[in-house]
Amino acid sequence: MVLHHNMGLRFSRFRRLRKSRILILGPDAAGKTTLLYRLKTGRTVTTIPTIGFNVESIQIKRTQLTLWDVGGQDKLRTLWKHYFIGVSILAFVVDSSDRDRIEEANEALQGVLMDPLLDSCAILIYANKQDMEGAMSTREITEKLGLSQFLSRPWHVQSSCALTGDGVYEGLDWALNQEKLRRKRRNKAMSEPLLFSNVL
Ligand SMILES: Nc1nc2c(ncn2[C@@H]2O[C@H](COP(=O)(O)OP(=O)(O)OP(=O)(O)O)[C@@H](O)[C@H]2O)c(=O)[nH]1
Ligand SMILES: [Mg+2]
Repeated sequence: MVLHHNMGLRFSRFRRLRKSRILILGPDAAGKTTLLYRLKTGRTVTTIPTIGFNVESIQIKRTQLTLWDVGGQDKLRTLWKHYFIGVSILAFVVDSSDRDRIEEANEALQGVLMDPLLDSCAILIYANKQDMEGAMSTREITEKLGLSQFLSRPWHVQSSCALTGDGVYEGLDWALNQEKLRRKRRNKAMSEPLLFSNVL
């Protein structure tokens, strides 16, 4: 009886999932919804412009991810802030082939990153549509989005093609690793009370 009970406890502990909330933003037509359903279904879906949002859940290893994909049209961007609470990963998608709109993407990103609610999240940029001729490289995107100014927060530019799935999981892997590092740092800080109080 007792043995049985213990085993059940251990099993439920083993199965407990971490939770992580990912917000997918970026200008309209960058490929956010295509990317979301590529992650959810492993397939290419036909999308229509998002008015409002899509939300899907996926499990990667022991993490339950909730992904929110919000419409990126100019007039919808004022709604983005309503999705900021509890976000640990910001996935910002840009169309790497659209040189005319990269500055617009930059302004949208800077606006989002000014919000303190996103202060502690990892910033994952998808340099999407890499399959298009003349697509900007990750290096060029890094420059155009002025990412080097973010010295104290983790960011990463991932080249991707949401149509084929290239790079899509690699980006998420980076972000999940960042969360793991953060957990480790937090645990370490908590197990070193002396050092911690010195800092304070
Ligand atoms: N060539 C190419 N086309 C892509 C890629 N990703 C998305 N698309 C296409 O880009 C168009 C817009 O994709 P969506 O996923 O609807 O864009 P969105 O960012 O969700 O746009 P909004 O909902 O308006 O904010 C669609 O025709 C997609 O098929 C890609 O990596 N390469
Ligand atoms: Mg969409």
